[in-house]
Amino acid sequence: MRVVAIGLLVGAITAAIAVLIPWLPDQASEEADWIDFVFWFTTVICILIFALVAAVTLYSVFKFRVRPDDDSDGPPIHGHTGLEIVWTAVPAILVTAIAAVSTVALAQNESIPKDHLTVEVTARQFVWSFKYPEYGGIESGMLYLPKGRTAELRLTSLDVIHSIWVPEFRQKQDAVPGTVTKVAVTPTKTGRYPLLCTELCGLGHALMRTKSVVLEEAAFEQWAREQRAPSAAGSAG
Ligand SMILES: [Cu+2]
Repeated sequence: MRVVAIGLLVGAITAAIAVLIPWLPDQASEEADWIDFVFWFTTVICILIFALVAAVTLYSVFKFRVRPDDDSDGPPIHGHTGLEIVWTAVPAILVTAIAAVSTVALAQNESIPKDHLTVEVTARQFVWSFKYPEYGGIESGMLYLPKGRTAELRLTSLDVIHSIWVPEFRQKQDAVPGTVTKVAVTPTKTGRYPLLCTELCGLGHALMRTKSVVLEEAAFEQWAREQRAPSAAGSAG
């Protein structure tokens, strides 16, 4: 019992240190909160279980090791019903809890408000392109988004499977040829963030990067107007 308590204590201290150090990239979307919560929820469980198992293992290795002069057989122990029930029930509860938390996080992050901005994302080897149907179909090589408004990214691919990821937004979604996948992002901070392909898609995969630029709503509208202006004037842009 004391070993278990020591294991859990070490685990709790380690978990606290892990949670307090800012390892993850900045959070720049509303969806990031839930994703980070699921991440830490799972990680803390892993740390506690690892510390517990390591404590019991180390204790057993030292306490029950064979003495140099001991040639006898060990005692004929076969199983321990109580212990087996515990180590079946506890993981079952933990896995169920992780599934429940993940389900809530997914449901929250997949609910898209009516007044969202639609961005059609097309991936191909090895370029991203972003189209804004509500703004006259303007296209951009960078993902411009207004702060505070949910954007629904509708993804497709022209060749192989790609996957869009902006670490600061946390959200990640595959772009699959022949179908349209969706993912929501609600930026909370203006700035420029790296946007990358996170599905190995060929020789140029590592170069399949661009930026996501989050602007204040007014600045975004102005950017969209500027993009439309050249084509309205008839220039090739
Ligand atoms: Cu790719």
